[in-house]
Amino acid sequence: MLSSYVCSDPNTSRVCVVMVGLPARGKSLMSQKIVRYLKWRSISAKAFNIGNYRRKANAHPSADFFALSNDEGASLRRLAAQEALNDLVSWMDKEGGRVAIYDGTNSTKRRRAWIAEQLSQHNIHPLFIESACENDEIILNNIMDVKTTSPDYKGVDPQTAAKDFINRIEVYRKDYESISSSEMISYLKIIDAGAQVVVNKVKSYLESHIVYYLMNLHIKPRRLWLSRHGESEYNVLGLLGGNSNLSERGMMYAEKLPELVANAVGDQPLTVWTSTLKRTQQTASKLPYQQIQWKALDELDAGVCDGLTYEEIQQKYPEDFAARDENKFEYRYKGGESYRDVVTRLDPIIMELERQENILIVTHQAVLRCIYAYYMDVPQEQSPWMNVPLHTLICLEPRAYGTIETRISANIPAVSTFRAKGELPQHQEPDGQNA
Ligand SMILES: *[C@@H]1O[C@H](CO)[C@@H](O)[C@H](O)[C@H]1NC(C)=O
Ligand SMILES: CC(=O)N[C@H]1CO[C@H](CO)[C@@H](O)[C@@H]1O
Repeated sequence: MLSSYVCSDPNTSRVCVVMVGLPARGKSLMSQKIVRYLKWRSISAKAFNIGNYRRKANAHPSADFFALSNDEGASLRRLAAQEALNDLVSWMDKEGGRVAIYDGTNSTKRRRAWIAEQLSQHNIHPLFIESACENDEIILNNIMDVKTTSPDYKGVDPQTAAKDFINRIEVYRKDYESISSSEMISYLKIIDAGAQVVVNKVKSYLESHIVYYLMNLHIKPRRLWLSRHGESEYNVLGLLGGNSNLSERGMMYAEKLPELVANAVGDQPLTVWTSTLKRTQQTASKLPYQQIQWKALDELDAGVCDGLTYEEIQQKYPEDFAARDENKFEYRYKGGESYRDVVTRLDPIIMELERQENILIVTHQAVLRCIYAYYMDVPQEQSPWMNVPLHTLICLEPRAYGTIETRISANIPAVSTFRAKGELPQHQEPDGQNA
């Protein structure tokens, strides 16, 4: 497992990812994604944005503030860089942080040598990530994003903001030095959003995994559709796991799904992923798109509890029942899996999703919670308790600053399979009767 490996190797246990590149090269987006991904994989990660420190001293700087020749600007920026670094080190020392992201425009060789030197004094290994991009379309898109969302341009007219921002990039460009292999540092250079990548001196498992993750990212717009399978016969009986058929109402959902999807997706191409279990395949059986089955999308394995009701688990394995409520993310069913295990086996699914454009996943409650948690940045202690209703299509649209979610109900009744902490499931029949 990624996290236990990290703990076992003190030499590579603390990594600082240093972002390098001119403004509007997508550095902050990459930083956010690395943090979200690592936290999802149970590795403590945090981004330190130098711009946020600098803003404390000068909230609305003009472009020439950023010139090397501007003494006051330079010393304020050096101060901000130092302050951010101090906080980063103290976060690692005091809170056991494993991966810090140092996000700023460290555009010169000298600055990089300074950072590497500072970090090595604290036994933190630097991994430099440079986003080099001369593709005008990509840059312009990023500029639009920045000028509409950056705190530097709050309340500034968009035309003025864009012009100032382009000037700022030009000022930075004068001093900018791209990373070269003569610098003897570990780095990944991503050219034109992944058209070419250069990897140099990346050795540890954790670092190469971060590099691998970044190499899978693309910036084309995409949407992800998620649905649980239709109500199954086991759902109706309140049984866990198994490989049962859909119930009658579940089949109604399968019949209605093509219309629901067509209305929401339009005529864009779509690929459907299911698990290897019958209930997801039956749910997807009427969809007129290419379908792929993944073993990794199978439901959390309940081990000895497979085929039991929650009441039976509480009677037969009372301690386990309580232990699971205590820490549902870590609890592993006897002979089965924990949520953490599911996240681990979903890693290749997330990598593939990052590579793809429009995908519909028909899967199971626990698996869907884990995928959802990755996109929506849901903390580990909450994700196993999320309520994801049956017969509902969820659309997730990742954007630069967060993911937009839409839920579309099929309006087909189903039992509720939701169980709150410390309780038995309501197991409410749609007509209000307790089953
Ligand atoms: C599930 O459905 C299939 C096909 O309709 C049927 O042959 C099979 O007997 C069903 N299984 C159960 C356990 O009801
Ligand atoms: C644009 C920028 O931040 N430049 C800085 C890069 O690092 C050198 C060396 O520390 C500084 O002098 C620059 O101000």
